[in-house]
Amino acid sequence: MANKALNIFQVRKTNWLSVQNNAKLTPETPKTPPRGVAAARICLNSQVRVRIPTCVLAAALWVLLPASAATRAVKDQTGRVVNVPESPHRLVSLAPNITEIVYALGLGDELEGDTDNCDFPPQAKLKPHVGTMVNPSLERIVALKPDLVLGTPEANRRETADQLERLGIPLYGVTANTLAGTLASIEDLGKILGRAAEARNVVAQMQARVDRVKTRIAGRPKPKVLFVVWYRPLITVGPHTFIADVMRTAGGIPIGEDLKGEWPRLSLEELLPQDPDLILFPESESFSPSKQEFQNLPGWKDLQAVKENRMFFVSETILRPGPRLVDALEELAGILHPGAAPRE
Ligand code: B12
Repeated sequence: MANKALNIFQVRKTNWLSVQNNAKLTPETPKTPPRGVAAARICLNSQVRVRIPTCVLAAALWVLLPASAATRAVKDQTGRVVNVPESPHRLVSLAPNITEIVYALGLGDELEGDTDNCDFPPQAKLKPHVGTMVNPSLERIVALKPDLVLGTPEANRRETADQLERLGIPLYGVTANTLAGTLASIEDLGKILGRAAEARNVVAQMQARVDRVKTRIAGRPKPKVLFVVWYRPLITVGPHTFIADVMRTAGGIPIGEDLKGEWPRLSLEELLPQDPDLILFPESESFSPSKQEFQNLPGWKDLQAVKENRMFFVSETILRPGPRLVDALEELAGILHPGAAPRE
């Protein structure tokens, strides 16, 4: 089987790819699959469908993937059953928060690849990228020969997890919808990655900072806060999200407590009567127009908080359920209760 190449025929796009023994993928001249070969269809991303002859698929994965180590079936944080290696060492992260957790656990050297969106710590930017978190390249993931891929509903599509599963590459799902859940998810990932003690340490430090914020803001009046995940259309946070929980822990009342879903849309007509005391925007290139733009936008300019310039940009750490979520908590507490909770 050694040195045999696997041909992956792309049906919708004209080029096709060959995966060599060294797992490098190179576009080649268009060809058609050999006649009479049974083929499995695999969806690489939403646009591209490929046909892989089933007889060579298993063989190719045997060549491409690292020698199979002992695995155990575990439930991931999203409830999927995943065959995880006893001791994973070749990791690929599909989300910025996960990349940050991997580094915080001291596993930066075992991270074979991450996404274009993974920019912290700075070393993460130097890792091979597998594409964007929403639409990663399956070819690039396979080429990195991961023994475990780490993904999350807070960034990735379920389809990506399913595609990898069909290729026999385990994806362990990480998720959290509260601040405490974020700490628990870090601890759980520590166990999966053989870094339980490091994870406990990270979590203990985070918890101590959470407790300090809670003490400082205790008994203070709680402002009503709108968090703008996306402004056109307006997308805010549902009550069962880690962001809403950080806002509550920082001493605020999130607008949208009665909304359904995690990232609900809100019309400006619905928002106006709710009259938020403060409006928060994440400081992220793609998310944030300037404050001045809001002051001129129809609907927005009628909000009292916009008229009185009670709008604040908060660090993108608020968008990432990872070790820096407590940075966001401290920052928010400082904005909501100036003087009571200075940033550490
Ligand atoms: C809401 C939202 C978020 C939410 C996450 C929700 C989500 N899953 O999308 C929050 C606020 C956490 C977020 C964070 C970030 N986001 Co965002 N976000 C959006 C936004 C505004 C809407 C996306 C949406 O509608 N999601 C709803 C649906 C698709 O997601 P969902 O309900 O959660 O359902 C999916 C999951 O549940 C998943 N799923 C279900 N079960 C399971 C199980 C497993 C194991 C897995 C893997 C998945 C999975 O499958 C479902 C469908 O695919 C888009 C912009 C836009 N207008 O589209 C940007 C967008 C997706 N975000 C973006 C970015 C860059 C980020 C950040 C990197 C920003 C930053 N600077 O930190 C962070 C990364 C967070 C992290 N994990 O580290 C970019 C992505 C760019 C790209 N090409 O990849 C977008 C497109 C904005 C933009 N134009 O730049 N984001």
